[in-house]
Amino acid sequence: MNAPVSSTVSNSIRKLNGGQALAEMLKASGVGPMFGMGGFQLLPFYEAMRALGLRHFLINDERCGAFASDAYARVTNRPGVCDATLGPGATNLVTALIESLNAGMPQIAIVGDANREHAWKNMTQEARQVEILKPAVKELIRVEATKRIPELVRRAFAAATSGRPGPVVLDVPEDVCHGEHDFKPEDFALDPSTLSVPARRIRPDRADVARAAALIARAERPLLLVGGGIHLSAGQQALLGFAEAQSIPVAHTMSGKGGIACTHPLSVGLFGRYSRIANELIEASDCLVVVGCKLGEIATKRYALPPERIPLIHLDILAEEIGRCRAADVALWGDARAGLEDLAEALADETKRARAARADYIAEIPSRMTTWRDEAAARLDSAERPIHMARLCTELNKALPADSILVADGGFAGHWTGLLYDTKSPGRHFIPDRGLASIGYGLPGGIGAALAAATAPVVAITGDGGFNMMLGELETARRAGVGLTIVVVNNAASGYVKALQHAMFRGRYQSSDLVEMDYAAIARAMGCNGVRVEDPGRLGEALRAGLGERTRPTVLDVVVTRDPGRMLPAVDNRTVEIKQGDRVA
Ligand SMILES: Cc1ncc(C[n+]2csc(CCOP(=O)(O)OP(=O)(O)O)c2C)c(N)n1
Ligand SMILES: [Mg+2]
Repeated sequence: MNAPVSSTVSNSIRKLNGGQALAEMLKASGVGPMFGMGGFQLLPFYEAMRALGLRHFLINDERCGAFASDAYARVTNRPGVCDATLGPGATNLVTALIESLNAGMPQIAIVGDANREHAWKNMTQEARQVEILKPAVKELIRVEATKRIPELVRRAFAAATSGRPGPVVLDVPEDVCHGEHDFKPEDFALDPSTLSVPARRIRPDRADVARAAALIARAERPLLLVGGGIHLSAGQQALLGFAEAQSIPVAHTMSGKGGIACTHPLSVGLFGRYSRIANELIEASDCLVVVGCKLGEIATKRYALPPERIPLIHLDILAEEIGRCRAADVALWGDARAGLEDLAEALADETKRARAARADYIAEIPSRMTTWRDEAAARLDSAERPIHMARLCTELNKALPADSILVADGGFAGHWTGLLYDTKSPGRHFIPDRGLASIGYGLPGGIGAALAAATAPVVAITGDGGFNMMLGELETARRAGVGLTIVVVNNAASGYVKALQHAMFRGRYQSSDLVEMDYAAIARAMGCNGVRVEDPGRLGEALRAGLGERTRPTVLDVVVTRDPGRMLPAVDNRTVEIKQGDRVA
């Protein structure tokens, strides 16, 4: 231990307060940048972070801190760490923690709580925060003794990274954080296997693997349906190897984008609510292999996919997700990478035969994609003003290099890029907040991703509504000196709501318009770079200018269609017949 020894009992024993013990543990874990907003309860932790030289960023809303640490976790596969103070700080975390919970993202939130000497006497800011936060996280750990901090931080890492990862709250009462204890050096031990995901890999049952392999071997048109679990298990290479060896195309959810590169000839793009050719291939398939995917509402087009008649193999780390929305013919309970490796091994002798038998099948993919692209060309290459969303996606595809990361917010920003953005190399190069699909993730998620990615350029795309929610974090981005490019999809509307009101209520709009704003001017007034783009021909140079900024944020205010009949991706919903109770998208 490097810190000064203050104990008189033994040279190796140090008297530390709870905040110091927390910071020591986090330092030992190799923690990355942290995000939060202080308060009295956690001040010893703040002082200890300062003394130990840990990186910590003040954010302007605790929700943003947890969004930023969630994005940090997505880029690094290590738990993000955020903090909040008693009461309002704690309650502000809820939305972002549920994002991590639903998406299976590891993070640790350190939350100050009331001094136990005075709790329940109307202390300022006091709330029943343990009860409020509990259902928002995988595990809530109430820390009742200063001396137990190292042990419970160890537990927090283990819970955050094991099995299906998730967020953990360490609820630390003021007196525990300020209280002192004589710690021994060995108290601060950590299990290295719990510091990143996947913490430990479990393999599916051998007999189940054999049954799955037999189903796949018989199939003429097998198809892989891949979700975000592929990234959590770092299984991209195993997926590519398996898909190529067996000639099986790969469709992905929004979170699973990048399981294999979207530009790979076996990639058939997004499936579910929005699709290029993937949904047609699902319909025509005779064996579906679902990997690390919950088959939730969006992936299944509200449970209309996949058809019951098609045999389905479901590989997932969480046993109870298998069969939840659609019965599985073979359940493979295990880590995605381990399961794919086992399937590849079980089918190794089949490789030659499978490739020959499926040659025509996989040759269809690039030609079907070309046909789709030709049909969509008018939108993808549109020169119209205001700018077409498809054209914005085309320009992102052209401007962003293979190692870049695109963070996509919950509104149309995520829907359109989920469908049309192409990652150029395997990995989590596309980060949408599909756990809870909150708007507002884009900017703080972009900050977290930019601080996590050492050199890769990071672009965040967000709606104007989502950006309005988070404007204060532009100050954080500027202070942090991140060269983040923020693309604001400026449609002067809560567009998704407006589009549905257009389709379902024949243009009777209520509370779905925003005031026309110049977000580039706002960005400049906040000391950032700001460019307003109204001409699609200027998108490329504007994006390149943003990518060229390494130490200050750039806001590209992109003026896109204001026609609510043309806002939904790939659908002109004026042509869609909507009945009361239907949901088009
Ligand atoms: C916190 C939150 N509130 C409401 C919603 C429902 N919602 C989904 S998209 C959307 C419109 C958001 O507007 P904007 O960010 O401008 O995106 P646009 O749809 O216009 O692209 C809303 C309100 C949500 N997802 N999250
Ligand atoms: Mg909008």
